[in-house]
Amino acid sequence: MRATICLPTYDERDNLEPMLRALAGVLRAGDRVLVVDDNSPDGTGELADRLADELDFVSVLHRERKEGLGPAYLAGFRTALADGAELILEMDCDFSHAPADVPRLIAAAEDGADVVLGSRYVTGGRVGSWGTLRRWISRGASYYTELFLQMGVKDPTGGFKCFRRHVLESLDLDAVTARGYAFQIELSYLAHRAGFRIVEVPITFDERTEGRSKMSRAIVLEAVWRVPLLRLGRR
Ligand SMILES: Nc1nc2c(ncn2[C@@H]2O[C@H](COP(=O)(O)OP(=O)(O)OP(=O)(O)O)[C@@H](O)[C@H]2O)c(=O)[nH]1
Ligand SMILES: [Mg+2]
Repeated sequence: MRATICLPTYDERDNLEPMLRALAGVLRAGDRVLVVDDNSPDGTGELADRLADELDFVSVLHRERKEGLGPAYLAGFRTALADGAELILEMDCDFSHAPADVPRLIAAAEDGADVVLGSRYVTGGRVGSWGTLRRWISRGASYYTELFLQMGVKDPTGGFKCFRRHVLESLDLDAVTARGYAFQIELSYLAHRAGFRIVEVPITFDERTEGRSKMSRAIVLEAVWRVPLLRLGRR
């Protein structure tokens, strides 16, 4: 099954080239990477264009402004679907998600999962260099989400995922309005509610070493209020 990795970037100049070269080593013939850049002030978009000229598995989707991960991914999904991708992956461009784990996500989807979640909190999953506070926040967010949504998922806030195309085709993507972590939760919950099979595969998650995190208090708070609303079926 032909896969397209959607790779959202905002100010990832130091990570983009090493990431694309690492992905070159794990992708199969026909697989693609779609960089979705939101007009990064640091020139990531121009760098992406130069790399796309050199690497024929890379394309770039330029968006005018930063609107958060959610809208960037939705635009990427639409482009990947129009291009005929059978598997559509989400992945961060900061090396928190290891290129070496990509083949296992793809394999789980080819094995019959509708949605594959890279999971830090199943047996074999790991979190690298996070401090205690960040670990507790992440764990707490997982428990909070499960409390309301009961998807049977151990790591519902992660952003390393693989969807079979029929899942994205059948969900009402226009109605997805979440932007940050809530976007990850919302997509998985919509898939769960539609009866799709969600499988978690263990990943090793590491903190970025280059560039800056875009996580903010607003992104965390958005997840806090949106999760209970999702359960009520409202968005
Ligand atoms: N196109 C686009 N990409 C974004 C946006 N916000 C974040 N990203 C990218 O999404 C990926 C994840 O963002 P991070 O800043 O690492 O945020 P995070 O992983 O939620 O937070 P940390 O765990 O602190 O790193 C990175 O590749 C970012 O460059 C955005 O608004 N638009
Ligand atoms: Mg990150």
